[in-house]
Amino acid sequence: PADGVEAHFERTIERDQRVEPRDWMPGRYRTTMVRQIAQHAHSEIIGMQPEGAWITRAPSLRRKAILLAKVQDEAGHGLYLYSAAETLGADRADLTRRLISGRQKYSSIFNYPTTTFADVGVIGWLVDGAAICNQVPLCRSSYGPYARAMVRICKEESFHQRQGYEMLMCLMRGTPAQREMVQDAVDRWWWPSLMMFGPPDADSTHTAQSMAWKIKRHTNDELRQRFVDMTVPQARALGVTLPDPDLRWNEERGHHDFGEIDWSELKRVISGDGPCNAERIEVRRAAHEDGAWVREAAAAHAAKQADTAGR
Ligand code: FAQ
Repeated sequence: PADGVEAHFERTIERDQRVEPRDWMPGRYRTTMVRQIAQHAHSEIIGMQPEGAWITRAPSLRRKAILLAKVQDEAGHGLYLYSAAETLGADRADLTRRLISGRQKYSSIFNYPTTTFADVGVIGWLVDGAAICNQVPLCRSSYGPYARAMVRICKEESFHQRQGYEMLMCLMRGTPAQREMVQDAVDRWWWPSLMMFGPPDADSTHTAQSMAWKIKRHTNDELRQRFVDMTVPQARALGVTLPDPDLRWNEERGHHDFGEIDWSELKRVISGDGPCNAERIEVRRAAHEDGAWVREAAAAHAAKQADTAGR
């Protein structure tokens, strides 16, 4: 009976157990999970572009090998996440069509350009740092396949974060021009990194329901604060300045206060009008179209195998 499965779902959430693909779940839970997982998967795939642009220009073989491995990991994350979305009945080809046609989102952060090699280090430090901060709690997300995917993804992201930080330490030990290059990259990426956590809680459409379903374990503002608190001492150790005159320790709150985020910028970038939105989608569309023959060949091969097996 319908109320039996509903009660089972409620109990699963209440007891902090996992909802699995074959379990009954409310339609809105399924829609929310597909939305978040698809956006996350698209972010990983689009996120390959800003750093990928530096693979052929890396300053040494060692840096090239590291960057190549990192960008490949991001492809892998995208693939696990599309598979997790498929367990909810989503179709991967359809999700890709929705991304390319602008009907589904991906993270705002990947719409900013990478103008110097220091950007690769700063993406590792700040962008992967923010991603970890947001995703570690998602290892306890209520949807089983998503939570399990997060465990492996977080391990790889923390390695990415360290490689970024290590690169920046090298640059900071270098010439004055190299140190300036790092500071310039930090100045450009700091505020967009804070925007990755989403709109302020008061304007967040989904937080309340996603917290009730234990999809999200913390609000956008809580995670943003955690990220700021975590990053300030790292910036100090590195010897860079975070570009916020209002950033200071608040003894009473036991947290850092920080300046007002330009929410109109986040809105603009989310709605498609960031510095690189059009380019990112165009590159993804071209890759999808150029890869059509591979998908057709794979499907033809699978059909032939099935035919031979049937005979
Ligand atoms: N960009 O009600 P909320 C990575 C949208 S890390 C674009 O607060 P929610 C690793 C939101 O979708 C990046 N859109 O939404 C990497 C919603 O729109 P909708 C990916 C944003 O879901 C590193 C509307 O605004 N990580 O890829 C953004 O409760 C380096 C209202 O917002 C994840 O996706 C934004 N920043 O909270 C790869 C983590 N913020 O759908 C390569 C999983 C909000 O109604 C290189 N996702 N929106 O049309 C989440 O934790 C959540 O979905 C949030 C948003 C926290 C992002």
